Amino acid sequence: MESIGVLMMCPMNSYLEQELDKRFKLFRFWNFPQTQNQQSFLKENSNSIRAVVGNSLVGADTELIESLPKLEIVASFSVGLDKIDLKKCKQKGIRVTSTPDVLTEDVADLAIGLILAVLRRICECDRFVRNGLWKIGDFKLTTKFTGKSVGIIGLGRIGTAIAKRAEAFDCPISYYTRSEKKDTNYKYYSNVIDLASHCQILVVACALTPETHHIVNREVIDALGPKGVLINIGRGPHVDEAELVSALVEGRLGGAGLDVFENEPEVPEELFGLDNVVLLPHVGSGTIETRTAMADLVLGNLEAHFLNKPLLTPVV
Ligand code: 8YV
Repeated sequence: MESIGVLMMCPMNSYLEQELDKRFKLFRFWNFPQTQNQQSFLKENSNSIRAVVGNSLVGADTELIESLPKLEIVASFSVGLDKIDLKKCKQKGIRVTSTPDVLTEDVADLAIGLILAVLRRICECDRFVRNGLWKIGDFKLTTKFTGKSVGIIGLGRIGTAIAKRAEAFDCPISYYTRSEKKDTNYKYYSNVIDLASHCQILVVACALTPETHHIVNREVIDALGPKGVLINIGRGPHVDEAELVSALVEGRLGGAGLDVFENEPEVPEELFGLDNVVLLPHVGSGTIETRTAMADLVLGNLEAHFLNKPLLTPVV
């Protein structure tokens, strides 16, 4: 397989990079940061590239797919597929794989971590101790998590894992999905505004599609209200970030725990001064164990494809 060209779009995992380098002819796209360099690189090598490895930041858009005539497979180091032109892949018979299941627990764990961090002000408490303020007085009282009502947008693998964890905190669970799920007793709302007005903590856990872009807009934020908390472990563009920022600044929303942003790695600076907000650098799946399992899935899918075996986690 050493002669098969694999294009890795950006640095994502050093173990994956090493293994790809060992097994295939690896091209690192980030070595060509300028559009002009990228174009000449593609012109020179497009005929030898048969696979693309992308992630949540850089995938395979229409332009890239069009410029790689020998492309057979896009193996994404992510469960989210919003950076891949799936329609184009289908049209051209290009296979697509993702990394589901292996990251579900980590992302759900982090969602609960964010809820606790926001309600119990864990990060603010830490800053309080480090800044020597404990000697001056006690930390203010915070908000209890156990028993709070949790609304979840998207009840797929990750949403369900979050619900299961929140159930252990005695939280009543409700959810929004396009159509009601038959196999659950959680309360269903057929629109997000209703969900937001009936829960205290709203968690975004759905896939990013044109339909779910800005699914959390001003109306949803206002329905959640000044005591409500928004948790986003999905994708930044699920939330109208400008609306979120103004709601938080104006005190129209109680707090937010955010692992994802509209323009990563850019984070609105207005949020930096707010103690009711916890900001994470998109680390939902970011444990050694999970990222290794994700890398093994990418490698396994590529090997299966080039050995004409069934893909491990096919999407298309
Ligand atoms: C990763 C993700 O952040 O799976 C996803 O959709 O967003 C993440 O697991 C990412 O692809 C890391 O490179």
